[in-house]
Amino acid sequence: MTRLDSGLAGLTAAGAGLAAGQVLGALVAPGSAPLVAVGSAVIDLAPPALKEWAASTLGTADKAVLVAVVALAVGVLGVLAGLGSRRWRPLGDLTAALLGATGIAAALTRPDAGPLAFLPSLAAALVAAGILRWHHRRASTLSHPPDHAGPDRRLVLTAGAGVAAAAVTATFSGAGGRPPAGVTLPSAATPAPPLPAGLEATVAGVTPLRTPVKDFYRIDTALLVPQLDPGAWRLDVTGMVARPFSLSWDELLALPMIERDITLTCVSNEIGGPYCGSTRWTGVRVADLLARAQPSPGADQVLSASTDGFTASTPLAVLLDGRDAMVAIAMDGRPLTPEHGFPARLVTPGLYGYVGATKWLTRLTVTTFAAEQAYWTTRGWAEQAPVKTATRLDTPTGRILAGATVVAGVAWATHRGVSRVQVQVDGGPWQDARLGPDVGLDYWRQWYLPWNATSGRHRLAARAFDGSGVPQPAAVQGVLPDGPTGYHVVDVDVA
Ligand SMILES: Nc1nc2c(c(=O)[nH]1)N[C@H]1C(S)=C(S)[C@@H](COP(=O)(O)O)O[C@H]1N2
Ligand SMILES: [Mo]
Repeated sequence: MTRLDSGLAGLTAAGAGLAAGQVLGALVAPGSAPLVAVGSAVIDLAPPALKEWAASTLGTADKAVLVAVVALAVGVLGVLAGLGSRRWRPLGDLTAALLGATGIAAALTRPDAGPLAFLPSLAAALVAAGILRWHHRRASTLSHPPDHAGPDRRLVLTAGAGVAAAAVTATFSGAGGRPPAGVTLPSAATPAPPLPAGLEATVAGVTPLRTPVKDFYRIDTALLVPQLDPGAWRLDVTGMVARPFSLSWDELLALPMIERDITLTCVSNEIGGPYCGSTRWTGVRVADLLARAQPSPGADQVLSASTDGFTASTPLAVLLDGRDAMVAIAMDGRPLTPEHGFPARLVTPGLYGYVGATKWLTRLTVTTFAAEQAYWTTRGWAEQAPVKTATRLDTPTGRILAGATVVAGVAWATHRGVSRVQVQVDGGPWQDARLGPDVGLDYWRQWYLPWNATSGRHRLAARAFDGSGVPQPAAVQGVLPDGPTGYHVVDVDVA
């Protein structure tokens, strides 16, 4: 057998092992499939700066890239084990054991790990080790094999790669963007007024006033979107409270619902970036739930927890200051999609998502900042994270033709409102843009300014003032722990 044969045998062993693990994972517990468990552990262990980099350069593809990198690493180790075990037979078993142990450790330490979480990686290691052993046994019985001995090498490899790819795809192609069928929602006790017509009807290229759910940004640490059964779901309200309680899905739906238009944004949104969306949310006011539980004196935080181990720490005072923080069950009039937290999530107007928007919510614990930290605050992000004033210049960008055009975009200063937006052309005077409809303090504001574009390159800048007239700062501040802020500056080439 050639070195090539042994390398390929190692690769096939790794691929088949992974495939076996992924398939078994899909059957037993999706979160414990080797690539899911190890990928999730990498997400949790990665330094925040690396996550920031991944989110900004790879965007929402970061998870696919992560899975591909882990799979590639396993493949490379497989090839090395295949080659090395020619000299030293135990290397195959040893590599499989080490990789298997890594997978098992990752699976068992997941917050939602079940009792069978060890199985997929164990199976993966046994399959991989078995294939490599079989290869070597065959190699020693056929010391001078004719070329046609055994199945064609390319065929085996192609089949192996195909099975592995299919298994991985099957694991990660979740339920898609639709809410689960058969969920009906009650109507809100206090409905929101109809949304006014947005500027998008008249200003081409401006962000629509309401973000369609399918276009709503998604940011989370979940490699696999949790698929929760509302029948088994519960929300526990506990901690430093006089009367802890727990609600089933039906009990939650029976409570009075509010409906509010709220802009949600991510602290990791770069200036001008896409991680901001606005929609109509339906849910139960957190203040109502807290009133029923009766927080004890001294409590200053509500720690919200998701099934996947994510937590957010929201200041208790913010939840009780009269704003419409809610346990949301619907976006844009329909049940939440799995990606956006079905069956229920937190939405806190005025705070970045990482401190007030826990998806797949199952627990609200009243506690103190001294006692409990949350997923991102243990990683260096600020405990107090009100949304900064931001503008996005949507249009024009790139190359345009000379003549009359419109500069337009959106601005947000969630829970403070936007009172004014200004545009600057080539460092000239700041000009007031016209504002689109006012949907309240918690919602973004569209804006536009007619512009007569002359040929050449032009630099456009946009800035906003919040509801109390405070201007958005010009400078880009450090990404950790506060998030970036600053004017959105865009260069356009006018022909
Ligand atoms: N369970 C869970 N909830 C989460 C997160 C997460 O990683 N896990 N990310 C938060 C962050 S950082 C943001 S910005 C919002 C984004 O919500 P969306 O994906 O529905 O837009 O969800 C928040 N809720
Ligand atoms: Mo975020």
